Amino acid sequence: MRREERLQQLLARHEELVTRPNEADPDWYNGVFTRYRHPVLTAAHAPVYWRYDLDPESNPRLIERDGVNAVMNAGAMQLDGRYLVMARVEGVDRKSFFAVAESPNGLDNFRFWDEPVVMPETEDPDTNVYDMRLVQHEDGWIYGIFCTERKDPAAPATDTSAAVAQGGIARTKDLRSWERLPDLVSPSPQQRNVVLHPEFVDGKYAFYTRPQDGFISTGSGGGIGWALSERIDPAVVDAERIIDERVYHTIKEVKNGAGAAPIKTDEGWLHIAHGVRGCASGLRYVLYAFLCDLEDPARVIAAPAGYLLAPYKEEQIGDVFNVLFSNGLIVDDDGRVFLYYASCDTRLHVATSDVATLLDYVRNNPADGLRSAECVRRRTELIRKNLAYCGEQGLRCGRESDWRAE
Ligand code: M1P
Repeated sequence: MRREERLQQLLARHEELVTRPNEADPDWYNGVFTRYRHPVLTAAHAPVYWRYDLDPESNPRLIERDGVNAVMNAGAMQLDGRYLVMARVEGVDRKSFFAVAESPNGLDNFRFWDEPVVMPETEDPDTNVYDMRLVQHEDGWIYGIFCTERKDPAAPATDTSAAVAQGGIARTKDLRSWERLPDLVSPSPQQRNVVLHPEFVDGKYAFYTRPQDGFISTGSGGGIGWALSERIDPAVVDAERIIDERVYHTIKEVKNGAGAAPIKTDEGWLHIAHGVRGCASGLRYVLYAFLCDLEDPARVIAAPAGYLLAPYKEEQIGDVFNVLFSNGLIVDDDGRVFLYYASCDTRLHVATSDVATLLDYVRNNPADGLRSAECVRRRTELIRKNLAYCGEQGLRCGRESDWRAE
């Protein structure tokens, strides 16, 4: 194929991909949220002009010069009626950067803005930046809170992987030009999954933190922390209180972390976080929900057992298997919730629900019984109630007496 034809083909295929309609997945139902057939963003959604040098003089063979490996963990917000995600784009060189993609409906037709975000650096340059939470704070700024990663200066020369993660902070009014503030200072050696609470608490900036001793292993940290800072520039927290702990034999046994900033509802602050456990195939990341008190956002008041979303079908496969991660959600004026989540550090999906349904879920789905016997007791109670109901209604539900007699 001639170079010109190949270029036309690349552009046409990209256009076809980004304008592909997304529909609800007809195979999925659990009454809580809707899944969709296609991811909303993938590496292939990155514009052709981000990856290729289109000039025939400098790229006569039309070689991909600066490939994109993945588009994943995205912050999200509505701005002027548009659905925007702040995606983590990862080049083939493993470096992540931030880029805004916009959709008219939150479900499909996401297109990247022409250029990625130019994030200013602090005096200590970031090696890698990722997982931005977008928070519209009541102080009037839009904050981007993200992870900044640098090589560990204390590591021996033989250890080329040791790194230090901290909470990076920047602010903007339009998502295009950014002011970088100093990284969060906390008592913990490392931080990841830091999120800013959208309102002042006791006149202070409030942060959800995730203290950790090491880069991967959280050591003595690992839960979702809560910390207050007098100022945002610089943000300094003296103490972190764990408000949502790791718990043995649960979906958050190894570690957990806050997702997007919580949704303010009449019944409390609704969180969708991620929990991690270990298994034979490595770490398994799932999403779970919990509710905190409206007046005291550091007090958990409802927490259903287990996960809300876990890797499903092709979501299980990618660069880092068995991972769902979310750092972005949007709530419409009518209470519709768009949950943006990534699978396997590879691609970005959306699931939809609404505030009333999620509140029903967090309040009325059972809490973790923490023991098999307790889970059986709880489930038996449900079964007996249902069988009595089916008997009253004459509903054939597949119970033993329905099929044994046949
Ligand atoms: O690879 C899975 C996730 O690992 C990290 O999350 P956590 O700090 O909770 O372990 C993050 O690097 C995240 O970006 C990634 O998706």
